[in-house]
Amino acid sequence: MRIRSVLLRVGVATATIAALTVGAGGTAAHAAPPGISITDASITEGDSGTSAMSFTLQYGGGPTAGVTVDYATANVTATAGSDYVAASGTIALAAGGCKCATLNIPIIGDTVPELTEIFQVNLSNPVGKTLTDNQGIGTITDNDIPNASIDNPSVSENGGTMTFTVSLDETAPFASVIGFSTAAGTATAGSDYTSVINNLTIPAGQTSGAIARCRPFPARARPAAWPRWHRSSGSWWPRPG
Ligand SMILES: [Ca+2]
Ligand SMILES: [Ca+2]
Ligand SMILES: [Ca+2]
Repeated sequence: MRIRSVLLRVGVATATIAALTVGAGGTAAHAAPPGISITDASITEGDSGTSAMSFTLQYGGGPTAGVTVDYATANVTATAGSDYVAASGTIALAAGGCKCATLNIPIIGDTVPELTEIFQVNLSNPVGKTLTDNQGIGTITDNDIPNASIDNPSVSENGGTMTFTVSLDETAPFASVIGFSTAAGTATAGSDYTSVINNLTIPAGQTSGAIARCRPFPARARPAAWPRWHRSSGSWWPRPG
């Protein structure tokens, strides 16, 4: 009998709802901020090196020369130096065209299972415009899960329940859900063991769990001589004659 398994993670979903205003005609429209604003941003973490998370800074009203603003990153649940590269400085926004600037923050890739993490980009000291939205939220979605393996237990036919142990190669800060199902090898489902399809959940911070529902069948020995046995309604019964 073989056990097939597939590992899933129970992740943390986040959603961002853009700010809307309702115009005179009753239809929703994006507000044009009069001062400087910064968008939120999100990215899926890589496994090595860095990848850029892009924040857009923009101002409303007419084109204006000499618009600048200071920026600085700040930890929330993400940590500068291990999840992203801290940054601070002064950025200039275009006088015309998009009236905007792009701020790229390097996100550090790794292979460590983590929760979704966030950090801030805070704006201050605007020149040429006021601040309408002084904070961007950066969301790093993790893409790492532990590797799962399963052992090869054995049990005598009279041994009752066969227990498989599923192990993870590292802990995770989230629960790992592993789907499993039995598949026939030389043993036959229904006469040698009972088929099972289910999920095993290994809690956050733990590295193993047990599947203990594969009972060899029948659980008691069949006599070598009379009575002969037949199977009915999922159980073995003596067959007369
Ligand atoms: Ca990764
Ligand atoms: Ca990370
Ligand atoms: Ca990671």
